[in-house]
Amino acid sequence: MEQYNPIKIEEKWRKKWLKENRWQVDIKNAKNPYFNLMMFPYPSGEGLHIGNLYAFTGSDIHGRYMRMRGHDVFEPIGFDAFGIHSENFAIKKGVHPRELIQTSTANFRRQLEQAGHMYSWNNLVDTTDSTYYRWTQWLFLQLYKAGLAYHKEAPVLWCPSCQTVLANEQVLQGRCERCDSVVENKKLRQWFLKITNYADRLLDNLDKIDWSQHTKTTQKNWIGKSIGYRLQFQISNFPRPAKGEAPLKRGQGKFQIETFTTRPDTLFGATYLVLSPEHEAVFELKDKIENWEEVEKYIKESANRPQSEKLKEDREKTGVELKGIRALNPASEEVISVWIADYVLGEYGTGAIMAVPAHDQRDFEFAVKFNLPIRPVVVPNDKQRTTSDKKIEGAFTGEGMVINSGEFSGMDSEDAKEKIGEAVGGEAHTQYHLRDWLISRQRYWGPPIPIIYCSNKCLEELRIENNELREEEEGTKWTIVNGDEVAIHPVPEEELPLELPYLEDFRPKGAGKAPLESAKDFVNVKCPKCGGDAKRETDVSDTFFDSSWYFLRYPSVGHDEAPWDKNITKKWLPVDMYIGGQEHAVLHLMYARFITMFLYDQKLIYFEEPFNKFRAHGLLIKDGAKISKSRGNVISPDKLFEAFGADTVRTYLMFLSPLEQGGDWKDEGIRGVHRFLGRVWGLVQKYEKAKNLAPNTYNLSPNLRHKTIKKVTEDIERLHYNTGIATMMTFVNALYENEHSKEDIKTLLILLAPFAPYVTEELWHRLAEAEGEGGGNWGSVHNQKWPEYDKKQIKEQAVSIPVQINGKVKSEVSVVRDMSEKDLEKRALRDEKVQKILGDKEPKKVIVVKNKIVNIVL
Ligand code: ANZ
Repeated sequence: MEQYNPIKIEEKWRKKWLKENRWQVDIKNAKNPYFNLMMFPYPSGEGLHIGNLYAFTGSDIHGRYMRMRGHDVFEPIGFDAFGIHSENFAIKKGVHPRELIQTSTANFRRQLEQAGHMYSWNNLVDTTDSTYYRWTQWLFLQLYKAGLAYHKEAPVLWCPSCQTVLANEQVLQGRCERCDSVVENKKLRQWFLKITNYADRLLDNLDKIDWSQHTKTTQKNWIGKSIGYRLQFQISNFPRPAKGEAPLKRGQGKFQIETFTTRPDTLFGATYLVLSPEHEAVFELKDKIENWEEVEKYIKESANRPQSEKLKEDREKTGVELKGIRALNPASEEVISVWIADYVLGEYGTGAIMAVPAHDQRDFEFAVKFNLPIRPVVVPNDKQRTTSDKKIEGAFTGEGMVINSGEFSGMDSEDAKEKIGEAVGGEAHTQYHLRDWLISRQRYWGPPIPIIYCSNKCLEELRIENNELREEEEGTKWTIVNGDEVAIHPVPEEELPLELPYLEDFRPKGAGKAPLESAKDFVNVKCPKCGGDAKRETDVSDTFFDSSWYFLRYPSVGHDEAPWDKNITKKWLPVDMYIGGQEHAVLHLMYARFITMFLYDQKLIYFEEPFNKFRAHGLLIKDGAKISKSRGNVISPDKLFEAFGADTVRTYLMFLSPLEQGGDWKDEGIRGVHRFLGRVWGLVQKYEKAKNLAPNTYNLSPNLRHKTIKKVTEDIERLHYNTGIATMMTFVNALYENEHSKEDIKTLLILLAPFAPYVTEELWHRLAEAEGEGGGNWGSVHNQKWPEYDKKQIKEQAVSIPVQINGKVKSEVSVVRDMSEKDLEKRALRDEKVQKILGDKEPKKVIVVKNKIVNIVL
């Protein structure tokens, strides 16, 4: 018997499929479009990562299944080839990224072809190709024109090892998501996109999309909407309103500290104030601070403390009192102390808090350490839990009844929020955690940001009296570059693409300087408006900006007069199914939603959510540990393809666990799956020999086939491929052990086709030939309709029938479904319990309802 030789058969089909471009969807004429998207890879020099392969295979099986269900499935692939990842690898290898990208994308392509995925190769997207990034630059200009791109100085996060700024989303627990270095805080002028304008929509729309719950929750938390009040605290070193006078409104007092709180109901319990160490007021109050030396020392220390440490919940609280400074609690009129401490963050809210140690855990720990007053002002409604005579061990952070709060005492704390907030002249305010998206990078390998700075006539035109520039135009009409004021101009759209010049020395320059600064021919231009000498922006945009719209380009590849063709886009988008990594929850997935909403508002597309359905796949690990080079447990797809063939690798990856859960790779495991495919091979071999398949009437109970169809179908739909494969394994065992029909074998091959596309195609053809009159031609297994199961066939065969005697249930018998009335009667009368009651009496009458009940009348 011929052995299963995956290498030979896979090569045969792969060549044929590539030659025919077998999986290319007909973009124009497709009748039943289905856009099956997977997150495109960045082509690292090391080649395809097994984790990519895991995700892509999960997505490909879904695509193949939908295709067999009658959809025209569009499954595109591309390369996210711009960005620091590729650039860093080029630096390491001492090759120019341009050259490196060519070899690494070629290698990726070879590996992807081998994996047997169903790609529409005509629609390949490469973000470094100027036919693509021309439109990335165009997108930036649309954002700029809409007032959503601006250039401003802001506290930013700087990665000392990547030598560039990062977006907030690229920093995980104070570390660079790419290289894991501890990031630093800097104040720099950068290009930002106003994603915060979309915060509410990004949040509200989450209810309308079918996404993994986990991903939605991550986005929700990241947007971090907090509804609260801004409350003013008067510094009592300055004149303050006399008793009984109206409270101060924002900006009215001589010197005020503004705080943000979500719990204005606890204001009477605010026993001190805390400012973040970098808060401006600290410097403004310097003359009045008696312990300035100590304060300054703390400010310096905390500036050097990495954010990762400040954010640690369990870290011991530190801080310094601003001696000589006092503040007034606007509700209780009590004079309270003022502190600086780095558990209060400069970037969040107003950078200052009212501390309520009785009801906030961080404040509680701080108060205990520095012996500050703790005053409970809310008690739980549940009386038993009143803390009056218990020692307080921590803050009570819940809602309840307000106490110790003057006229507000006795109120429900929820109601008191607004009442107290308004009474002290506070301002209702909604705070978001989401920040504007920082997209400029001081690196080489990306699309140049298409902006020109002019310090000539254009700048003069912007000036008003006293040679001043309008404050509200800062960042959009003018900005400061290298200390000089300059006017901002977009590069005219017809000049796009603004090509990235070839730079011999492309290495990062550090200290906020971009490599492109050294490309004089690139930098020096004539101002598009006044014709004077001007300079180009030298930062490039971040790789996440490239990928924020790539799904829009895929179906329109080749349409070079626009970023996307209107009709094609209408037909194919939004994406029907997107599978990708949870690690992109607040990066790519958030950015892509923002950009899509923006384009919708610009009436450039007709939908505001890009991905109707998204499923996050889990992580692939090996023997319980993360797969990484430093652990030396890297898995090479090439070696596996060589040893087992792609079908086995695909099926094994999916056999590990449900896709959304991630899997634990074990080298031994793959052999088992390889044997399974070998058994399928062997099963069909029999028929090649016999020439004729068993006739259809031969029956392994058709029940098993229908059950298998049902289970595999349902498992594929919920991405539980593992149990689907296990079901097929059981089916194969049964086929070996029992005589079976041709239908059984055909069904098996069809069900297995999305998992193991090569071997099923080979067997399908061989079977057709063995079977067919005159050669037989069943076409391709991949063009078969997905089998339907017969509901009647899968009904459980056994039913339990209650047996009544004189109207009371006395027993129950388990019988085959549809047993005849006569047989059912016999079975009931034979029952042990019934026999006991009957003794030697003869029943007067027996009433039988098929499949339902037996009633014996005595
Ligand atoms: C008083 C208070 C009393 C607070 C209480 C909480 C409970 P979220 O929900 O995350 O928005 N806060 C405000 N600005 C801060 C900053 N820059 N750094 C650290 N903490 C800050 O949290 C809002 C709450 O976090 C605010 O409400 C404030 O503490 C604190 F029983 O004010 B609260």
